[in-house]
Parts: sequence; C-alpha cells; structure tokens
Amino acid sequence: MTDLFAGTDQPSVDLLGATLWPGWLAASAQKALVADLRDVAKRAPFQRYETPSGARMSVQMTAAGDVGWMTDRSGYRYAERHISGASWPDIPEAILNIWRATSGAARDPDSCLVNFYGEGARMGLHQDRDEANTTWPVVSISLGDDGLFRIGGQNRGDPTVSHWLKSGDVLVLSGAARLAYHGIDRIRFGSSGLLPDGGRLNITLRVAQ
Ligand code: MD3
Ligand code: FE
Repeated sequence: MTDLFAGTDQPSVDLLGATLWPGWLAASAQKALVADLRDVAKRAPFQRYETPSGARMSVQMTAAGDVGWMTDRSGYRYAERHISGASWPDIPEAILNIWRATSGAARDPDSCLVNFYGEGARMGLHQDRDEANTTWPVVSISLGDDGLFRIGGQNRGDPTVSHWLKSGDVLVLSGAARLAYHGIDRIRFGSSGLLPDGGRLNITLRVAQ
C-alpha cells in the first residue's frame, strides 16, 4: 500500500463540504490505474451517450461493476449491460482499495463510472441522483490533464466555488455535499504527461443499487 498511495498524511481541502485529498495517488499508482482502465475499455469501449434532450455528451464514458450509468433518448439510468450487450467488467481491485481507504463506507461500491475528457470536453452543472440511496458517499479519482471543477449547493442557483483537479487527486462526496450541483467547466488539454495522447480520466465510485 505504501508504494501505491502518496498518502492521507497530506492536508485535505474542503470544497463546500466535499473533501479533496490533493495528490493522494503516487505516480506509480496513477500509471497502474490507467493500465486497469485500458483493460476495462477493451471489454466495454468508451461511448458518447445521447441525453434525453437528444444532445450528445462531449465526455466519453464506460463503466465497471454490477451496473453502469448510461443515458439515451429514453433517460438516465444504471444498466446491467454495456450497449454491446456484454456485462460490465469487475471493478479493478486497486480502485476498490481507494474506496475502502477514503470513503468511510461500510460496504463496497457496485458501480464505477469512467469518464474521458478529450480536448474541449466538459460536463455541465448537475446533481448525481440516479442512485437508489443517495446517502452513500461518492469517491472521485482524477487522472491525466487538469480539470476545472465547480461545486455549489443543493439548489442550482446556489453560489459555487471552482478548483483545478489534478492527476492523483481523490475527492470524497458525503453528507450535504453528496447532493451538491457540480460539473467540469474545462480541461487544460496536454497539461499532464500521464496519458501519452492527452486528456483527462475521472473515475467515480458509487453504491448505485
Ligand atoms: C459532487 N464527474 O461522473 S468528479 C460524474 O470529473 C461527475 O468527471 C465529474 O460529475 C468528472 O457524475 C466530476 C467530482 C464529483 C463526482 C461526483 C459527485 C463531484 C461530485 C457527486 C456528488 C457531488
Ligand atoms: Fe456528477
């Protein structure tokens, strides 16, 4: 563990109730996670989903676990299968270990969403509320290029704060922050050397069902 995790001995940062552990993952652990995600994407290739409004998301997504989040014209949901019909890969053990070390939750997550941001990709302000029980925490892991994260309160119009998420950062959303509006306004394409072709990966772990 000591060579995988840079450590929680570093000070955490509070972002309106969300707890950020800057640089929690050592560079070696970040590289190992990218290799794990390549395996996930081989079995369940990244997709640009269509939202109920018919707009196509700029972020590419895949998933691991019992269920994966997806959207199409009929709505947002957790599905038991990838669009190809294949079941989702298992959540890699190294990713489960990050949840176990940071979430404070008494059970493992059943869903791992993987977001990929290429040049110009963004994610608009939203709440995560497709899970059956929204009191379980969410753990988010950032890899690759810097992403400008914005978080507010439980109402869309509430004031927000912005913070650049960097490769190796781990963010824990629990308590009131679990239902906070949040999004990614932009990425600094090419700011990290982790992914040879640039871009940002974000892993979110959830108890979905
Ligand atoms: C605050 N992902 O997948 S990570 C998402 O970087 C999502 O890809 C963004 O929002 C990304 O739903 C933001 C930080 C994050 C993740 C989940 C949250 C913040 C959150 C859930 C509740 C509140
Ligand atoms: Fe979200």
